[in-house]
Amino acid sequence: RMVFTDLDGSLLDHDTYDWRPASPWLARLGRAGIPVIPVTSKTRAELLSLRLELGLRASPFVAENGAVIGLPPAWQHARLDRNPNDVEGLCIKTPSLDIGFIRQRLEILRERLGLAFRGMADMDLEEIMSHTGLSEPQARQARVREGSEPLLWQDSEAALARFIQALDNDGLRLVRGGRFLHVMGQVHKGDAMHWLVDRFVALRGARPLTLGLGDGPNDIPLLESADMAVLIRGRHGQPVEVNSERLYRTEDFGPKGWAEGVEYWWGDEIPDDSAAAE
Ligand code: 2M8
Ligand code: MG
Ligand code: MG
Repeated sequence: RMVFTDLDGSLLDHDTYDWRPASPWLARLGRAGIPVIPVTSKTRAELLSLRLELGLRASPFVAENGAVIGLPPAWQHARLDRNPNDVEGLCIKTPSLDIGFIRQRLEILRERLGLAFRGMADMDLEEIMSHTGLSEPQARQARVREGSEPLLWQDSEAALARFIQALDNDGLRLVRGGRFLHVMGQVHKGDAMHWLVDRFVALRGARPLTLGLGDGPNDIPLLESADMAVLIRGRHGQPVEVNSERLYRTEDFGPKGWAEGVEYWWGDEIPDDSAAAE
């Protein structure tokens, strides 16, 4: 078994980024040896801290909506990962476009189409902090983008439609997160999840049963790829249409909804031996 989860608005509260209501289930999954894999719009830099705080250092992670995949040693393959690179023994895959290219194209489109938007590259730390509620060190980490640019739209819906068409012509795509629109290459959370499942099969020779959890439009490919899915009630007010026969919609928001969803699918099957563990 394996859990693939969005962070903001799902495992983490949309506003406070708290995850305590989900802690008992995180610990229970940990004791059962089930990896909990973050699949998020956040950056690799944000994840390096968060995965330690959440106790997920043995799990791989997906950052920037699928533009960055990080593999801890146990997920690395002797033949497929020739040069395990980077910090803390992690091997990093970047299956999509580079942020430099994305930002150049955004500048050109802004000029050519006369669009009004603010990208993270246009914002100083203060501005990022005021839009997101992140602390200064967290905002610094959010700014280290590798393969996706978050932006705030300040133009009409008609201009947005022209923008999406122009991005498409350039091999770029746009996904909606909780607060920002994210511009990136042709990958999404579902692709990254498939990639990790394939890697697991290559290493272990068996296919895992997957549970996907998320709250936003950018989570749809992940929810539709998972064997069972949890759509967490959102605070962002955006409609999320998921095409899955095994979908549970939570009553609660954020990490409470997260625990509610895991309980719904796996509550009877995964032992609750918290008393024994104490
Ligand atoms: C951005 O991502 C969220 C996720 O849904 C959003 O679009 O609202 C990213 O910039 C991420 O790096 C950052 O941590 C987050 C903070 O709210 O916003
Ligand atoms: Mg979310
Ligand atoms: Mg997200």
